[in-house]
Amino acid sequence: MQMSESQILDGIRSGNRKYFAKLLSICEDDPAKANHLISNLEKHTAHLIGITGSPGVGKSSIINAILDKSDDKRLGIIAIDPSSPFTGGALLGDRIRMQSHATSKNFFIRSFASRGTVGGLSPSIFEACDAFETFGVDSVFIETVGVGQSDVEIANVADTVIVLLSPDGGDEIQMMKAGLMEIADIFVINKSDNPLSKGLFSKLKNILEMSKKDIPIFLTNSITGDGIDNLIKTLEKRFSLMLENGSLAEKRKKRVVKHAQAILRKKIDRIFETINADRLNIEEIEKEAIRKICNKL
Ligand SMILES: Nc1nc2c(ncn2[C@@H]2O[C@H](COP(=O)(O)OP(=O)(O)O)[C@@H](O)[C@H]2O)c(=O)[nH]1
Ligand SMILES: [Mg+2]
Repeated sequence: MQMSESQILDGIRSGNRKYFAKLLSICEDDPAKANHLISNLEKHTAHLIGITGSPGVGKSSIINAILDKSDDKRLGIIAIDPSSPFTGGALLGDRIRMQSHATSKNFFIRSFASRGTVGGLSPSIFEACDAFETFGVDSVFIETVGVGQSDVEIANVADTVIVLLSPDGGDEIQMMKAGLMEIADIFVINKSDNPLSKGLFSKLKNILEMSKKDIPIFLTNSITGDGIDNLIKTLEKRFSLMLENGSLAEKRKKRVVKHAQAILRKKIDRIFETINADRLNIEEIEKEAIRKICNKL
């Protein structure tokens, strides 16, 4: 349906989900337009929470478990789906899994295709978080794909990064390799029903002590909800503290720079796609790219 700019703005101001859904679509299709619309709306600071960890550790399940205990909250959920290399379309798995909550009045769930963005997260994720802040949610949970660069990049988008581990695999080694250790604000060992989870807890505790990192570790069971209350409380306390001590404002300043960088990076990537390399060497390609970039800016 065709919606005018002022219809979308008025619709969002009056709390109409339909218009908010439209804004989220615009975030994905036309980030510049989305930024323009967002700049005309009032923003309410929400806690932006990234959840990262290998596929299968329980990222979607833990968000579900949190939703189960959050009837009194307005929450946004962004699932960054892996793109199919053949069609570019988003897979529907996460959307389906969270469907039991999808019709709830206070939860807003959205999948975004990662579209194989080179060198990090799609700028749309920044815009989508900003959009959620115009719609007055308390928190936004961002589930990463669980592989590669976007998982580390989530630290540029989120106020708090939860690194999720499970005792199923050799996760702790993988995590160290992938640099997830550096970005974790909170560690959660999920699948606490697995007897190996206690061993993983001690191992991680040792690693953190040796590297002098004071990062909390939680044990959860996303199926039964064990440990979830504790995690929710910790997230709330952390957000209040960040608001109070100014660290949130600091993070948000850096975030704006990263957002601008993501937008520019995407533009540059597009310019490189237009360069015909038939008759050009590397130096000429660079010159051609710089010329095109300067013309565009
Ligand atoms: N036993 C057990 N299984 C879990 C737990 N949390 C998630 N799972 C299962 O682990 C599988 C992967 O979960 P999912 O949330 O899709 O992981 P994601 O890929 O990280 O989003 C699913 O079959 C879940 O039912 C848990 O705490 N205990
Ligand atoms: Mg998932």
